[in-house]
Amino acid sequence: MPGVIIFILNRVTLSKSSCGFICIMPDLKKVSPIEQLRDEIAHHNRLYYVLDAPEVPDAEYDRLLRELQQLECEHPERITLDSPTQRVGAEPIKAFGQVAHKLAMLSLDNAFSDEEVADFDRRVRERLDVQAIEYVAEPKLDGLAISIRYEAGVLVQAATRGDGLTGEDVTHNIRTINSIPLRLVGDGWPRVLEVRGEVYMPKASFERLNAKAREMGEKEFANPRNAAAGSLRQLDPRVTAKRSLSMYCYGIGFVEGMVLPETHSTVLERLKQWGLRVSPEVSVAQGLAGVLAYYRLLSEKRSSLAYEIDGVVYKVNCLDQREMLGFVARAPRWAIAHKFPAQEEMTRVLDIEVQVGRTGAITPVARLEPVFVGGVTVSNATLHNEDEVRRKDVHIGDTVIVRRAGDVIPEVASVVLSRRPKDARSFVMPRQCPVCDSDVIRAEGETIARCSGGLYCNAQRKEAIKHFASRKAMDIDGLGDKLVEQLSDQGLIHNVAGLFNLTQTQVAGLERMGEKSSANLIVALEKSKQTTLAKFLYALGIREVGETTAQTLANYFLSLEAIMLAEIDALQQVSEVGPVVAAHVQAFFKQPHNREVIDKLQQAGVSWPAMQPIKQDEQPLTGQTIVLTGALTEMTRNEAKERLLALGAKVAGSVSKKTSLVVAGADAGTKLSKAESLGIKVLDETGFIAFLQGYE
Ligand code: 5U1
Repeated sequence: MPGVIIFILNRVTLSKSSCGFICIMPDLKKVSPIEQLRDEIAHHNRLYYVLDAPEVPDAEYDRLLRELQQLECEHPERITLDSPTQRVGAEPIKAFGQVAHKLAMLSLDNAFSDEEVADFDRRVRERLDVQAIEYVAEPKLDGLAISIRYEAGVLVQAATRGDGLTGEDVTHNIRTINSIPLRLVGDGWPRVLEVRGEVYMPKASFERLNAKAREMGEKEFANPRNAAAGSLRQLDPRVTAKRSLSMYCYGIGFVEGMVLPETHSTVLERLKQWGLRVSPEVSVAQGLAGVLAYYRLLSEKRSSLAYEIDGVVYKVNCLDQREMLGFVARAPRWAIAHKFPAQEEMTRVLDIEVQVGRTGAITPVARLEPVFVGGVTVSNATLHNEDEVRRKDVHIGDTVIVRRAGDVIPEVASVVLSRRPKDARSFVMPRQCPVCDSDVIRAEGETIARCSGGLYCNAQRKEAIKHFASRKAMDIDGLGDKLVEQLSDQGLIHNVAGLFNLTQTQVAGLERMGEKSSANLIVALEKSKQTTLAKFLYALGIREVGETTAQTLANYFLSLEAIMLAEIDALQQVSEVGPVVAAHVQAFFKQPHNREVIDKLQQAGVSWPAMQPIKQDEQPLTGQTIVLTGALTEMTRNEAKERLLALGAKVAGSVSKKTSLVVAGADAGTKLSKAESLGIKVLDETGFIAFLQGYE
């Protein structure tokens, strides 16, 4: 409220009046518009960045900030250290200063197996002479350890860990991180408080940053940790301010003017009350069994978290017990990091070969010296395409860093150039398909080179058959990749129609196939003939026609004949079908070979129930507005969106009173809290999948 001065009656003091008499008068603490605005902005900042629960729209927040900037511009003498305007825009510094940590920043001992954790637990129990220990289990973020000093509740200094005793002064950059309060809230904080935690870059921000670097032809960061470190070690805070960093606090260092609580879990609770971010994954765990159960839980959750973690940390909860345990060198005896299997390892590229996919796409694949990474032995890693090989500068003979995150296909993250041998060879994209010898063509403007052999190419044929048989397509139970390879290599089938001419005797003669399994396959083939138009369309493997597009095409045209005859314009009438998809659909059905195979399939008995017209306003989710938020694990956000659109729903980007449903994946933030505050129905991923299944 500009122009209004609020007086708060604080306490009484003696003061000299203008007439020279000493008089008793109340100490009127003036809260000026500037201070009031600062408080208001800090409040909204906390709601947005710390609690993920904003109560005003972004536009209102921006308006308040501009108003404050204006006032401070008019009265520069009133700018304070903790003003929200001081987060961004400060001048670059010349060099990093040094900060001596008042209390050393410790590191952690590591455990790489359950046995090593059991040894740790035994050592702790024996030293304390107790039967069981209560621990606090926390995610171990893959970021940068930071210590932040608050004096009288105001952020005055922030430093990196450095060597544990002396770090670098990064106060100017830490100030730009919105989730770190410039002033503590609530009450009861000590005169001096050093908060310790990890500054990290969320996975999504990291992907965005690297995508931008690629666009600009700049060097990419190898992982979110390096990106966070690089962003924080900037002399110019304006660079850091653009980097979307965040922080979770995991403890305290030096404190003055406070009696510590009895447990670490209470310390973390206090930090939260003072406006600091603490991971919601933190949990109290009882004994060895409790911490190992936590480890399993977080291992499963890991890929759906919005940030990278490389393990979990177990800490003795009771602070007195910690005191008794003490330290060895720089690591406490009361804590240990239980690391996940390494997701990055070094190995050598033995060769670069190419693979031919279903659509003829030629993918270079690095054949590697086998290496154990992310819990499995990896001997191949995709190099995606020719440009990627050049960009990453991968040579045959190179030492490379291989990364395997979650269930994702292993990839070559980077090359260790210093270890490149003299005889390293560069990769050359073959001009002829290694399988069928047809020309390899890379169309102008495309990143993918393709074999031009089409279904003449044995590799493409095999992949097409595998796709046809897959679960979301014709769902032919028991027809796995190995079997398709054998059937194809032995000349028993030449295309998907051939599957339905197979006899049990033919199948029984194949490797690892007996009487029973061959009989089962024949039954499964027979069963698969009853399908739906959408599944059949998807099974054909037309380029760019995924499950959802197949469903929307089927809903719109209702019959295969209509789709086969449709012109480009008509195809584009279907929602989500653009000129590229339309052209692929038309080209597919124009091919005489494809029409022949479709004929044979229908003659073999492949059929589906006739479809009834669905009017736009009769689709199951017509009129519903659905918001997707957080990370989904079973499908991408785009797939989820496509499926909802195919059912007639509108998919919106923000939650409002008009929202019918919010689908909240892992780490959903503000949209979820807003939905809850508006009383809108929320489904987690499991609920959402069940919801979709209800419309299948
Ligand atoms: N979550 C968490 N990460 N982390 C890292 N807690 C934690 N504690 C640490 C470190 C280095 O050190 C304290 C045990 C001193």
